[in-house]
Amino acid sequence: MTADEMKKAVAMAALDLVKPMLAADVVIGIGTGSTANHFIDALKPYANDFLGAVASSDASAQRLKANGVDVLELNSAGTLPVYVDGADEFDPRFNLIKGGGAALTREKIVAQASQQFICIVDGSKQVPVLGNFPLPVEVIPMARSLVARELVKLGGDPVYREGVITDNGNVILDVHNLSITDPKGLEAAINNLPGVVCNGLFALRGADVVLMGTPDGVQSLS
Ligand code: ABF
Repeated sequence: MTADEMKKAVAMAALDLVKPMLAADVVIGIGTGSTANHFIDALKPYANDFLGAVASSDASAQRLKANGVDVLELNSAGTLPVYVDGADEFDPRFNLIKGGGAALTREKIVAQASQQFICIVDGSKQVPVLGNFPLPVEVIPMARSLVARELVKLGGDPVYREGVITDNGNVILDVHNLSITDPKGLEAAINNLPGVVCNGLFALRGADVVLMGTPDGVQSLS
């Protein structure tokens, strides 16, 4: 199985979990990235079986609409029963690093608004300790250098992601060389830096279920 086939397999496994939740008044949360895209495509035959979706990015919103799924604002949707999204890394406690696609802030908002977070990944995302994947931090542009200096004090090596502006008009610093043994503590510490909008650690609200694609099939971890 190629990595893409594994991503497609986990998207289909997520659909199996979500299908029983679909109803005329139900709105679901949907993330961003190539694995989430497979999930969006898999939803197409069911587009009329639920009210719609809240998307974590403009790109996902466009893809949902192209597949016939109505896209709603979170403010009018209330609490969502489920959020389906990928990740860049996950650890044994289902803490995540996300934001490789620069959509971390909206992803974190939609995850927080959801009763269940189903994370869909291929096996390459599984790690014992988070941090090999550089941790994305979304920053108000004027605070970029200030926040970078503070991230160095926290032990990381921040690198400005050149040419990227988030859907919220901000910039991204990718923090290299972190070994994240206290994900919740680091998430809170980075959140406390003035100028930080959001960071890609999803530990305070991690995943509830991880569906992991392997060459032998999909493993459901919970
Ligand atoms: C989103 O997409 C992000 O949080 C994460 O950066 C990325 C994972 O991408 P892919 O599914 O393409 O590996 O979930």
